[in-house]
Amino acid sequence: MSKKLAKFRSDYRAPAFSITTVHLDIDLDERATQVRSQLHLERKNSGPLELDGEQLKLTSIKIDGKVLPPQNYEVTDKQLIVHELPDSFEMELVTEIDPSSNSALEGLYKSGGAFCTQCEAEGFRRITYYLDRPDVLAVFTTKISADRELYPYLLSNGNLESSGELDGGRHYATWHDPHPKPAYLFALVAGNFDRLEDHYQTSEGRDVRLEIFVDKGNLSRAEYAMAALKRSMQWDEERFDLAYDLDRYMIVAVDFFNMGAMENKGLNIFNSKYVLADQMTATDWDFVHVESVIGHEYFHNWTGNRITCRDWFQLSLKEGLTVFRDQEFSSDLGSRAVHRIDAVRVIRSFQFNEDASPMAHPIRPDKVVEMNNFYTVTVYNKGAEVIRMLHTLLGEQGFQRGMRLYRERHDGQAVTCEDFVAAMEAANDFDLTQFRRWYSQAGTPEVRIAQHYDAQQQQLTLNFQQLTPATPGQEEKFPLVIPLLFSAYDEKGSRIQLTAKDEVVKHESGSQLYTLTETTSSLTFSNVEQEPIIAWLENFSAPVKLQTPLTTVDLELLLGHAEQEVTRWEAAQQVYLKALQEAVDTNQAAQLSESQYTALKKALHAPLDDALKALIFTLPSAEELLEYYTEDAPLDAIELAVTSLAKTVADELSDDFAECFAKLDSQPDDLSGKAMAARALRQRCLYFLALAQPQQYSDEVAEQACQQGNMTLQQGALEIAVQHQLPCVEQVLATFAEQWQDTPLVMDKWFAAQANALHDTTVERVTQLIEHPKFSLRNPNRVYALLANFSRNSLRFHQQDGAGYKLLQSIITQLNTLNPQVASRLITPFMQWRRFDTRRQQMMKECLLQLQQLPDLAPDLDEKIANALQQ
Ligand code: B3K
Ligand code: ZN
Repeated sequence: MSKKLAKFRSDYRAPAFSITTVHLDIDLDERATQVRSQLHLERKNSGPLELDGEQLKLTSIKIDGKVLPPQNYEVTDKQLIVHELPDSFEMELVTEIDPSSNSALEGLYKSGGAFCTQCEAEGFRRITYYLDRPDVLAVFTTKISADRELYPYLLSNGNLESSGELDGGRHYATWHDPHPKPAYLFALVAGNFDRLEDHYQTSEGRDVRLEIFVDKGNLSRAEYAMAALKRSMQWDEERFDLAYDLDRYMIVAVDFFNMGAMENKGLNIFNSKYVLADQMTATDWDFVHVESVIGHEYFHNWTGNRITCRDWFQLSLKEGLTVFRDQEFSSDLGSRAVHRIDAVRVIRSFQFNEDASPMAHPIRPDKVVEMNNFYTVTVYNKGAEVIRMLHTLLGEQGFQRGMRLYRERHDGQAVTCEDFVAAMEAANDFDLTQFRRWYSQAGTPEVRIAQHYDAQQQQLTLNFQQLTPATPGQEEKFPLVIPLLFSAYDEKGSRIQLTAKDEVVKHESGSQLYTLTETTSSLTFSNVEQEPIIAWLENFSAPVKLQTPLTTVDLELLLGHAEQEVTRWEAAQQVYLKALQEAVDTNQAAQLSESQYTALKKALHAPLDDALKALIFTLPSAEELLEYYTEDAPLDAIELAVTSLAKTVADELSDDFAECFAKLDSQPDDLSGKAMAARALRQRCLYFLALAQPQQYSDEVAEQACQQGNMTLQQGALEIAVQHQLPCVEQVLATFAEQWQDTPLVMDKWFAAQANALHDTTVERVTQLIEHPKFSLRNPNRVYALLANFSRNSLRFHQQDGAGYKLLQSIITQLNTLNPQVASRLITPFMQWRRFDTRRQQMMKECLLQLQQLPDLAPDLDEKIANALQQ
C-alpha cells in the first residue's frame, strides 16, 4: 500500500469533469456484489479523468457503449485514470466488491444480517469508481436486487420508482433522487426489519411519509425517535423557515456503525444507540441524545445536503452550523441552561484538550492526510461555538437574515465557509473581516481581565488582554474578535447596568456585551457608586480560557444571586476549581471554607431547576483539572484532590443531601423534563450519600439497581455501586449482567461503568472484560463503551506501571487492520504523552513507536502518530 499524502486546502482545483446523472445497478451478494454504474460526464476543465476507487475489482469499462481498450486507461490502488475522452460522454463501469469482509464499516458492508452503506467522507469510492468529492453533484437513480426472503426491504435515496420480482427468489427496487447530490450522501440498505410509519404535513403542504426501520422485535423502542423526528421537522420550519423537500424520510437503525448517524438524503442511517429508546433500556440522557441526533441529521437536509461543502476542508460549514442548530433545538424544547452547560463541558473537557495537542487544527483545517481524522470536537463543537458567536454579535434576527441570504445565494451548491460568512456579513452590513480569523487560527485563546476601582472618582477601569498560544505549524497568532457577555452585581446581589459610551451594548440575552478585538484594551465606567462584582463570559460567550479577578467571596455571591442559570453553575465550578488547584499545588486534600459550604447548602435548597442543581453538584473531573497542568502533570496530587473534594462535600452536606433525597420522587414512569430533572438531582444526592456512608446506603443502592422498568435508576445505582466499590458491587454487577445479557446497548452501560471506575483494579478488570462473551472488537459501540471510556479515565489509564498503555496499544494494534477509524479514535490519550513525567513519557512514546512500525499501518493512525512524535 502506498503511503497516503497530505492534501492542502490551498491546493483546491475544480474538477476536470462534471457528472450530471448516475444510474447504479447493484446486485447484492454477501461475497461478490456486482455494481454497474452508468455515468454521464461533461468536461469542465482541462486534465485527465481521475476517478477514485479503492478495494474494487474492475470487470468492465465502456465509453459511449464501446469497450475501452486497456491502453486507454490505468488502474492504481486508488484511482482509475482515463485519457483522451470526448467532451460529453456516457461511461459504464462494472466492479465487484466483497461486503462481508468489510470490517472498516466504510462503503458497503454487512451490519448483522443487513447490507448498509457509509459513504462520508470518502467511502463511495469503495463501492465504485467515481469523482468522490463533495463538489460533484449528480442526480442518482439506483436499482438494488437481492434475495427476497433475506432482504425484503431494499432502500435507497429519494422516491421509490418501481419494484418487482426476479428469478431465483430475488427481487428488485429502483429509487430516484431528484435532488443533485454529492456521492457522500448516497445510501443503500437491504434487510429484514420491523417498520414504524407515520406522516408529517409540512408548512408548504407536502405530505411526508416517515419510516423508521429497526431490527425485528424492536418496534416499540422506535416510537420516541419518531416523535423526535416530527418535533425536529416542525422546529426547523418555525425557527429557521426550512421545510422538508421529499415525499419520504426514512431512518434505518443498524448495530454496526462507526459514528452516531449519517444524514444521507432521504435515508438516514443511524447507530441503533441513537434510535432505540424506551424507559426500560434507555436513560434520561439517552432520550435527550436520541432527540438531539435525530434533530441533527434532519437539520442537515438544509445545512449540508441542499447546501453542501465544496471540499472536505470546509466540513465545519455543515457540521458547526448543524451542531449549533441541534443545540438550539434542544434548548428551545428543553432547559436552555442545562443544554448550554452540557456544551460548555464538552468544549472544556475535550476541545481545549485537542487544541493543546499535536493534532490542534483550526475549525477549517489547512492540511489533512486522512479526512476521517477531522470529524473532531474542534470542527464540530468549536465550529458551533463560532456560529454561536456570530449569533451573539448579530442577534437572532440578524442571524436569520444571514441564513436567508445564504440559502438564496447557495441553494443547490457546494460552497465554502467563506461563502457562509460573506452571506452573514452582506445581510447585516456588518464587517466580519477580523472575525474570519476564527476559521483559520487554531488554539484556545486566553483572556485576562484586571479590575481597578477608584472610589473617589467613582470610576471603574477594566483591562483586558488576549493571547492565543502557538500551535503546531502556527507560531504566530493574531488577536481575535471575542464577544464577552457580562453582568454586574452590587454587594447585595442585585444586577446593575454599567454604562460606557459605545463600547458596551445591551444584549438581547439580558446581559451586556463588550467585544474584544485588540491584544490589550481597557474600558472605563463612570458614576459607579460601589465596586461591582462582574460575571464575565456569561453563557460562555466565546470558546476561551478566562482569568478574572473574582474572589471566592464574589463567586459565592454569584452562585447565590446571578440571574443567568449558567452563571450560577459557573460560579460553583470556579469555587471547586480554586479548591482543587490549591490542593494539587500543595499536594494536600481539598477543602472548602465554611462560607462555601453554606453557599452550596443554600444552592441545594434554593428554588432552582433540579437539573441545574444536579449540575452544580457535579464536581470538575480529574480530566478537567488535568487541563491546567501541561507539563509533568501531577497525577497523584490530582487524584487526591478530586477524591478528597468529593468526600468533603459528601460529609459536610450529608444531612442536606439526605433531606433533598427524601423529598425527591423518582417517578419511574414519567418522561417529562421535570421528572428527569428530579431523577438527575436524586442521583447526585445518592452519589454523595453513598460516598459518605457506604455501609448504610449499600442496600438502598442495590435495591435501586435491581429495580426494573427505569434504566436511569438502574444505571445510576450501578454507577454508584461501582464508583464507590460498595459492599453490594459484585452482586449488582452480576444481577445487571444477567438481566441484560441479550440487550447489547444496555450491556454497554455495564462495560462503561466498570471502565470508568476510579478504583485501582480498573485496568485488570478491563483486561478481563475484553474476553467477555458479550464484548467484540468488531462492534464500535462495544469498543467505545469499554475502551474509549477506559482511555479517558486518566487516573487509571496512566497507572504507574504502564499497564493501561500496554492494554490500549494492543487493542489499537488489532483495530489497525480491523477498523482504522475506531483505532484512530482510541489513540487520543497517547497524543498528549509530552504532558507527563519522564517515566510515563518514555512508556507512551515507546507505544507510539511500536505502533508506527506496524505493517500496513492505516493512514488514520499514521497521520496522528507522525504528528504526536514530531519534534
Ligand atoms: N456527517 C456524519 C459524519 C460521518 C463521518 C464519517 N467518518 C454525521 C453527522 O455529523 O451528522
Ligand atoms: Zn453532522
